[in-house]
Amino acid sequence: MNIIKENALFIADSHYPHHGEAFLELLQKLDDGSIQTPQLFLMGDNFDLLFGHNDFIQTFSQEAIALIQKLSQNIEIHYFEGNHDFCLKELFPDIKVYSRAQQPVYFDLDNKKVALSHGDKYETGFLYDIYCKLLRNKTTLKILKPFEKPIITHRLQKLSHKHICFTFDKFEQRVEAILKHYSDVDMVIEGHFHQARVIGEYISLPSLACQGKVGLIEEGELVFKQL
Ligand SMILES: [Mn+2]
Repeated sequence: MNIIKENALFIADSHYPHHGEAFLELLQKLDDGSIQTPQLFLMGDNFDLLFGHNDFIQTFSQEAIALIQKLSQNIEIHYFEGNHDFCLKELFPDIKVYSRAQQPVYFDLDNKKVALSHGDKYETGFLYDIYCKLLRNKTTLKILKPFEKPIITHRLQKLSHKHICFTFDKFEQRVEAILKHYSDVDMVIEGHFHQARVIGEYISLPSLACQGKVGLIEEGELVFKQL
């Protein structure tokens, strides 16, 4: 099984570039060595809007994309695609990229079996499922290509004004429903909800955009940290 290493770093839901520069700054620190990690987990939605098969959309986040590509030459990186960033395999050839369909992925953390995913896999509804499959389809993205500039510009405009930080109502119930999909794991780690909470064996990662924190493995345990 894959092993989660000591000092591994988990970055989730930065929603770059619309919701702060923290993601870019963190990548720069990893690049200049002021922050060091042997293993980087990008847990999805670190980009507010990014997908493959499309050059136009990459122009908005070029610096961060280039840094991740560079870092992937020296650091083991795992990229869990989110609902805002997907079809990224061709963009990051030296990164382990997991599509929504491939998630959850199982890792070993200090002899515990951990399921990792962005967090939009279960309990999201039938229509969301169809929408996800359509939107992540190469043909769909190709068909939309002639309209890409107005569609993407409009989408980015809307996303930049979206409020993304709030406390999830009845989150415990949501977690309980998600955990029903798992029977043989010791821990589930997800982003997506921006809650920065630990509920039993479920860890909702902090959003770098909302709490300004990341997950860090210290002595075999995941802790939330501001870097
Ligand atoms: Mn998400």
